[in-house]
Amino acid sequence: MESIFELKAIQMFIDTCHQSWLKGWNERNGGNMSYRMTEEEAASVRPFLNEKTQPRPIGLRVENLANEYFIVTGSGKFYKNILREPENNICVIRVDETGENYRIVWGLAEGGVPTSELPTHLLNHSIKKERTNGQYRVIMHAHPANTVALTFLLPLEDKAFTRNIWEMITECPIVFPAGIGVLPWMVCGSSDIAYATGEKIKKYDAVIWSHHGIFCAGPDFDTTFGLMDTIEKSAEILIKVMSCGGKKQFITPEQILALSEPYHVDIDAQMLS
Ligand code: 2HA
Ligand code: ZN
Repeated sequence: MESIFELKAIQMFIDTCHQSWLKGWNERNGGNMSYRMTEEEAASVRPFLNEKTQPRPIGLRVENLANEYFIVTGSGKFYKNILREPENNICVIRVDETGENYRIVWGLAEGGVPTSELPTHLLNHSIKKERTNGQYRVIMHAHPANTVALTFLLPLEDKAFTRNIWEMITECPIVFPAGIGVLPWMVCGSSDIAYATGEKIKKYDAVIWSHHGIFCAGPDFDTTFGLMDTIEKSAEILIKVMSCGGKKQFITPEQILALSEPYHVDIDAQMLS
């Protein structure tokens, strides 16, 4: 390998950020993304890494992520610029052997630090790694407009969001059969929002931060981006329906639950009770 950009995961990371920008989900420095690298990926790029940089505290402890490498967006960096200048806008970090500190080992060439939401990303990676046997690797946070708009209109409850968003596109309950979590407004970048999101992410793959944005987790870039895209599309339909005077008919709970068997998913019936 002659350049770190030959690594598919780096290419996918950059491309996914750019797709998110094109969707309009990342105004200015809005949003952040992280990817937990495989051992093989980390080994293949080791010649390009500087492991001797200064350690910095994460702000919480993520023991099961000790010595893991992550690709992460930079704090205050604009998604608009990632495709053109990836080395100045994203970085690779390594969590140390205690799970309490990290080092920037590549990237942010003109200076900077990882996303302000790093504690939330790492805590939620830690939880998803444990719960999915290491399968989940991607976390995306962004500010899609229709999803945020709904947090001014619907009750800020998991059930209300799940049911309303499921109802807008038949595929929704198949794509996220566990539903969606909702948090009240909170200070972003804090360990409080990290822990609150962590509680919700135990059950869901998507958590809405009221009056702010959405936080999604998944096994790979396409699935995680696809989840955010599906939720935002549904939210857009709901906003259009509400703007046109509201629902005149809807998919019934029985119809939603009828999708479980043919699509081999476990749609949570409690969301519809
Ligand atoms: O990166 O989106 O939540 C800026 C943010 C913080
Ligand atoms: Zn945000």
